Amino acid sequence: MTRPVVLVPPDLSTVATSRGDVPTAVVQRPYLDAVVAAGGLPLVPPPIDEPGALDQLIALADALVLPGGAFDIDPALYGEPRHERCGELKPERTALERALLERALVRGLPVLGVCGGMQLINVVRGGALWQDLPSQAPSPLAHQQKAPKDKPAHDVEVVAGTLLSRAVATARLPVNSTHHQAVKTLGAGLVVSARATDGLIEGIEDPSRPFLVGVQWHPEAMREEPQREIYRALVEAARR
Ligand SMILES: [Mn+2]
Repeated sequence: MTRPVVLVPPDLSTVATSRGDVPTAVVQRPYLDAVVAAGGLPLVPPPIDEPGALDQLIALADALVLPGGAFDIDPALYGEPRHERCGELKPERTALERALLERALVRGLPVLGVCGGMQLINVVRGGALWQDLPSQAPSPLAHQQKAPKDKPAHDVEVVAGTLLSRAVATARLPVNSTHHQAVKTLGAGLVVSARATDGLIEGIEDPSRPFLVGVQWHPEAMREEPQREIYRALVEAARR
């Protein structure tokens, strides 16, 4: 069976070498492995801002994954001044991800946003983020776990009737947690599909679309089922 092509845009950073800093475009391998295991064919697009080339990339794709990373979305994109504990911004990466997301939405491609990728879906729809949970929305839950990412840090309650609920087929799911930001106000057309036990929004989706799903945790980093069902659901949607 032909594998649906799933775009996974890279992190843009630099790596220090003995001959100085070298710019890199790198995807953490668990995203690629999760797409492969789910039956998809991951394709890592280059950093490029030419509209025609971005159209070409989207035309090659059957789905889009927006990975997270150790950076924050510019609060100006949701109309807020920058909080002192807002982290590093990566304007070029955010611009690439926005450009791909907007085109994927126009073409009706399935989209899975993970962690910062879920936050970007919310922002593109006009929602806002908590810029720093520990200072703005303190909780007894560990949203920035110290344990490795394959270990759960807290549970989420999955909202019945959502696409996420159909994918994972459970009402309560242990998840990892490595975020200091989160959805504060929901973007237009989005519903909550999962909440942490402290009430924090951990899953969003657009019920009017075949597959526009965001999760605040990293399912690709966890070994336990039903986490892999989330990537399988994306690839299945990409086949239709
Ligand atoms: Mn969390």
